[in-house]
Amino acid sequence: MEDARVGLLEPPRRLPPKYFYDARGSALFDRICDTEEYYPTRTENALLARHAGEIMGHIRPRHILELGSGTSRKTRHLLRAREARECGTVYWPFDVCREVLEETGESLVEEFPWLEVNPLLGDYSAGLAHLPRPADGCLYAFLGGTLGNFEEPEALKLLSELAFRMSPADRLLLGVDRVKPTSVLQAAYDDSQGVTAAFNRNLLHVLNRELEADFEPEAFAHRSLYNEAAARIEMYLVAEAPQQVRVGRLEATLRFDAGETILTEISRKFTEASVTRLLARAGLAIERHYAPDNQYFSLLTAVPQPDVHDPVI
Ligand code: SAH
Ligand code: AVI
Repeated sequence: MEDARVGLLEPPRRLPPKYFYDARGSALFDRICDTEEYYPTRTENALLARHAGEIMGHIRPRHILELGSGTSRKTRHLLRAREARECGTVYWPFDVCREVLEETGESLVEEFPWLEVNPLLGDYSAGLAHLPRPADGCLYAFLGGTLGNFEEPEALKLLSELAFRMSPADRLLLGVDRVKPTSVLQAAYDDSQGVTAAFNRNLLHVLNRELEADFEPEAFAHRSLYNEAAARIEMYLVAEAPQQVRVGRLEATLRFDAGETILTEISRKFTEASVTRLLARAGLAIERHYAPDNQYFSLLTAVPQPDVHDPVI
């Protein structure tokens, strides 16, 4: 709640994206993935469908630990590749949304009766120290471009922590979204059916419940724009008229002028050079790089580099 206090009380207001993901937010994200305009999911899905066999054959992990696993839709390609090899595997989905973890865990056990599923409920931005350390080779999966929801220093911190806990036999499987024409990016974050707008506004329903606030979600507009200089989508909620909002748990009343914003999400877009540099600073070297012909998305495997870490950390 401290992050909400710091983020909400003073303009420029900003919230961490984890507040999107209650049961409804997770369901809305799932619907975003099926919209015509949101290319990342189907692009990464196609890469996994095509390369999961090779990736799993090369790494042969006994464990798969996935950060921000959600419905584990795309992860099923990795699991099927394990199944084909008849190897026992333990899957550790790690997510902040209890409902999505529970439902997904149940459906995975039905679909893959041989799979051991150990759900981990928590917030990965609070650190990874409490995670179990699976032995025998672990594949850490961080898919969907979710790394892009972090500013550079936070992304670096998370990757460095991962690199630090990885053994030489472990690998990271990372999906990152790439820089591309602005029109494609803008459409992906402002789909014509308004699903992304509903996902964005759902944050205010979450705040109403969790923080005993009285936001009127319909009094805020969804806005997303591509900031070319920073190579990132910025998603905002914009007050449509002057308004006051009581936030009971913060014992505060927020005053919004018309047009005042809350930055609800950044979604950074990478080049091959920028993701290679970020991983290198974290002590990770890219082993394999899979991308479609249009270079819209990258799926990478990376290995920890002994004794490499950025001096700023
Ligand atoms: N990996 C899936 C889902 C991406 S959506 C895919 O590629 O489609 C982002 C997921 O991360 C959601 O399931 C959300 O609940 C989870 N998440 C967001 N912030 C989180 C945090 N701080 N800690 C743990 N999980 C988080
Ligand atoms: C989860 N994350 C990678 C998504 C993204 O594209 O940044 C969340 C999202 N926000 C709006 N649409 C999808």
